[in-house]
Amino acid sequence: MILIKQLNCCFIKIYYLALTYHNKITKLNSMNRFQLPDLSYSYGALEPYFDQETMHIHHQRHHQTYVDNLNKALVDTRIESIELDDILGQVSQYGSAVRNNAGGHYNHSLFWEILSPTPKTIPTGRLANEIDAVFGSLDELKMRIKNAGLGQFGSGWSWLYVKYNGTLDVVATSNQDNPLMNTQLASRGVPVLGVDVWEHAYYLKYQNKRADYLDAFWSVLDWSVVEKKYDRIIDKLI
Ligand code: MN3
Repeated sequence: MILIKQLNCCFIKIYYLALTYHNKITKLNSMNRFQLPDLSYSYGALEPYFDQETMHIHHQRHHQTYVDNLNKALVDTRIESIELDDILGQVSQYGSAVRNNAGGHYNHSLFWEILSPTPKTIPTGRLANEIDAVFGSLDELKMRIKNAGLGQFGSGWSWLYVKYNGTLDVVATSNQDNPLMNTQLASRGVPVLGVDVWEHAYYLKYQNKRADYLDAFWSVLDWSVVEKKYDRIIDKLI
């Protein structure tokens, strides 16, 4: 009898230890589920258009905070095993911590990716044809993106995105929202280009002159990355 009791006790101890270990590992993995992506250029590489200090703070502090808070929010809400695109596609199910930080992580990752110190400054191929067909010209599209960014009251983003019917459109969103979110009822699709119009993206260099920052953006935007994103989306739709 005593032996059985001791055995039972031993099994319970082993089970408890295993469970604690499993929970620790799960928690550790989910705490690091999303990570800050490296930039493919140095913080000073986009000078004089985007200054080194802004790029450094924007990437290392602002984006890192979105990543940290997203990982924390996913643990808190027990939805850690889901892909970022899927979170955004059903974001209305979650609270504001997931919405703001999943959006913040996605939006900034895309933003860094489309910037380059040696950009392709004019689009070609299918994307260029579609820009001409929808907006009339590249200059007209640039004007639309700039005006959307200027018209966004407070913080947000200006986007070029592909609607689910395959056509291009421009829209501004507030905070860290984006066209992938199912809360974007009239403007849902997949972003190919996004410009951050939060003050933290430009205030050190441009102060209140958001228009000047939006003009400078075109000098560091790499259209070759946007083309690749566009082609991938269109190939999937066909
Ligand atoms: Mn930002």
